[in-house]
Formats: sequence, structure tokens, C-alpha cells
Amino acid sequence: MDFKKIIDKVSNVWKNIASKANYLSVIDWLSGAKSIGVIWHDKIDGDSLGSVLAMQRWIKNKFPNKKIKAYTNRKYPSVFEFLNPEIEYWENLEIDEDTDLLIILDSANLERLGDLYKNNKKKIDKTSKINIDHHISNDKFWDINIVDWQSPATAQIVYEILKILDVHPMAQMNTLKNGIDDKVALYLLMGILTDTQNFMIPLATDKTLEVAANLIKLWADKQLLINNIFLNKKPEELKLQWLVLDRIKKFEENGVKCYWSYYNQEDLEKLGLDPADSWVGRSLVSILNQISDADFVCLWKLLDDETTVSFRSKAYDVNALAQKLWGGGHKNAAGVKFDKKISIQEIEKMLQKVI
Ligand SMILES: [Mn+2]
Repeated sequence: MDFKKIIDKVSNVWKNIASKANYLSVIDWLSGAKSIGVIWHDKIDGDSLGSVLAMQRWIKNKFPNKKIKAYTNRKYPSVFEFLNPEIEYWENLEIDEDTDLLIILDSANLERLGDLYKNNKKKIDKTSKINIDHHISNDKFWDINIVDWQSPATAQIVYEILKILDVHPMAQMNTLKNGIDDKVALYLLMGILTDTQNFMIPLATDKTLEVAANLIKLWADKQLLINNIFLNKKPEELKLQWLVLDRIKKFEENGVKCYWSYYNQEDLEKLGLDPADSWVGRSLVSILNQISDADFVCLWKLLDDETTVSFRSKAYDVNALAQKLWGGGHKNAAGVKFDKKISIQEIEKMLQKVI
């Protein structure tokens, strides 16, 4: 073990003590609220959905008399249907007027909430907010901010919080029920598996594996998640993979090596895949990241009215790069969304600008 690792361990102990105080304040806010809303960023992934469902169910278990609702403006990707998620979604969704506390999960800022924020700006601005997140780009300006960019998933932070609150006298007062039941554990494990790409990213540490082990001990069904999320592709999705791999291009600028590829609306329609389903094609950028000499890779999803690009790296800071294009995320995984179609010809020009 080198010296730096020892220093990191010691500073983590201090950090844990400091964050515990912050965790405990969450219970005061929860106890004081009558109607709670849980919201998250508009591109629903396994971590945001898992964190939301876990938080919602834990509050229901521990505070059965409180009203709690999870809201989103976008339908969750169909891959998560096996969970039968209990969330409210439709376009122009309005947050209930009686909501007196909002828990915002896995969202770096209010703009990331997308249309949900646009439609409910007044309500969201005036309501108390708890911010739980792991994006390095998080604004941290809400009433309570529990932000740890060293955590590989928001679900890992939610677990740390719920583990402490579970045995808090105020939570025990309401019910003797175990707040983290098998379903809460399942949702949290889903967040960790999906955001860490099954523990592959550098931020997945011994602590992450320990949390995952604890969740499995609490009866999270790991195999149910693996079979439904990772081993559940339609043949057409593998054909899309073939297209993406066939189109790989190398781009080098200032000594930085990038490999990129794309797929577009036409590809998806030809294959009978739903362009609105944000999960389709999602794992493909990780395959590009297998290229050994890539400093970073990116995959462009070119839809008729919207373009999203996902960046991945092994060490290169793609968050900094994405921020130059008004996006963000994490050091090794980041993304940008444009509200317009971008042509293939424009891609390298954009890359040239930001490298
Ligand atoms: Mn996340």
C-alpha cells in the first residue's frame, strides 16, 4: 500500500464523520414534511430510477402516514418494466401543490430535471429541497446537499444514508419495520450495478463491493437484475451494435486519441427500435471504451430533433470536455444533450474545438 492510499483512507474517515451529521438532518426534514416528492434527472438510468424507488419505498416503510410521490416527465426505459415502478409520468406533469419537501436524486442541477423543471419552476423553486448526488458538476445550492463525487453511484450514497436513518429513534417511532427491505435493497443494487458497469469503473472501490454485499445479504436478487438488465437484449439491439462498431473512426488532436461512432434515427427505425427509449444503445459506448489506446471514446445518437453524445474514458477527464459543450457528468463518464440534429460532418469539428 502506498502512502497516498493511507492518506486517502484517513481523510475518508473524517469525511464520513462530517457527512453523518448531514445525513441525520435528513430525518428532521422528513419528519417535518407532510407531502414529499421525489424527482430526478430526465434521462432515466438505472442509478436514478433505483435511487428514487429505494427512497420512495423506504419512506413508505418508515413513515406510512406521509404522502409520497415520484415524478418524471419521461417514461422510464422499457428495460425496467420488470420492476413495475410506481412513478407518475406524463407530459406537462404538475407536482402536487401540497408538496412541502422535494428530494432530488442523481441530478447535478435543476436544469437537468428537464421539462419537469420547466413545467413546475415556481413550485420547485419555493419548496424545500434535499439534494443527493454524485456528479462532480453538482451546483450544491439547495437546503441540504449530500454530494459525494467519489461515490460511483447515487444509490451508494442513498444506502449510506438509509443505513443510518433506519435505526434512528425518529424513524423507529413510526414503525418497527425494517426500512431497507428486499425491494429497497434490490433498487439500490440496481443503481450500483448499472452506474459502475458491474464494478468496472475506477470509483467502484472496496466500499462499493461491501455495500453491494450488504444489499445481497438483505435479499437483493442480484441475478434478477443481471438477467433483466444486462442479459436481456433483442437481436435488433445487437445489430445496432454491429452498425456502431462498423462505423468506428479515429480522431487525434493535440496528442489526444479519440475513437467515435454514431447511430441515427433511421438506423433505429429500420431495426424497429424505439428512438425515445434512452436505454437502447446505451451500453455501446462502453464497448468503444475497450479500445486500448483510446484516451477517450464517444458515441453520438443523432435523432431528428435531438442529439445526445456519451463520453467514456479510462483516465482522461471527459467531464471537463463535456462541460465545454454545456454537458457534464463524471471524470470517466459524461454526456451532452443538444436540442437539435447534428450532422456527421459536424462531429469532428466539435471534437476539435473541445480537445
Ligand atoms: Mn448516477
